[in-house]
Amino acid sequence: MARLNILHHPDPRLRKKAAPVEAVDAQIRQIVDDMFETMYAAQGIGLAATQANIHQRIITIDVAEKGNEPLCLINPEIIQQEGSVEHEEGCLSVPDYYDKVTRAERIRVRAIDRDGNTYEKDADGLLAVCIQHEMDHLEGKLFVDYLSSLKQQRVRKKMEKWEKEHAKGAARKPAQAAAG
Ligand code: GNR
Ligand code: NI
Repeated sequence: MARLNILHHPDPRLRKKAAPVEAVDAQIRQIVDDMFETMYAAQGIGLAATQANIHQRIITIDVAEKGNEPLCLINPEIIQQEGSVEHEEGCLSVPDYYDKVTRAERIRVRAIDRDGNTYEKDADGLLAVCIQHEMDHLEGKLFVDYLSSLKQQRVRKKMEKWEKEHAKGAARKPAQAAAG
């Protein structure tokens, strides 16, 4: 098991379209396990492989409050959808920013699980929102793409500031302080 590094907006790698998984083998299961570990550690309710710079169509989700309902979706397809609903979203790749997005209210999704079995599942509420958010990642799309261009500009500024505050170079500062 390993924790994966999560890419942050506006990293161009978040814009890559993920390729279908051809066979659910040991390597894919390892990616799924690492994604769950990464998602739970980051306290996210979902993670798309794209966010970990793995450009294959793999999603992990757990929307249960106790975090005890892991859901793996490989090569997911929305086969039915109806209604529309506005929901506040956040994203591990867009830290500390939340805004409302309109999505389909109810969906039926077809996907492959960690054992390689195809299944179909009906979803509504937060689960339906999360599945759509993660499937967008596999297409290189982020929830902020649905916002006005003014808001998108503000998000980029916020991310620049966030990156500066969380820059890896900041870890070297205490050593300098100790020398003085
Ligand atoms: O942790 C997450 N919370 C969330 C809240 C509302 C709508 C979507 C999400 S997904 C997000 C994790 C993430 O970035 N997945 O790609
Ligand atoms: Ni996200």
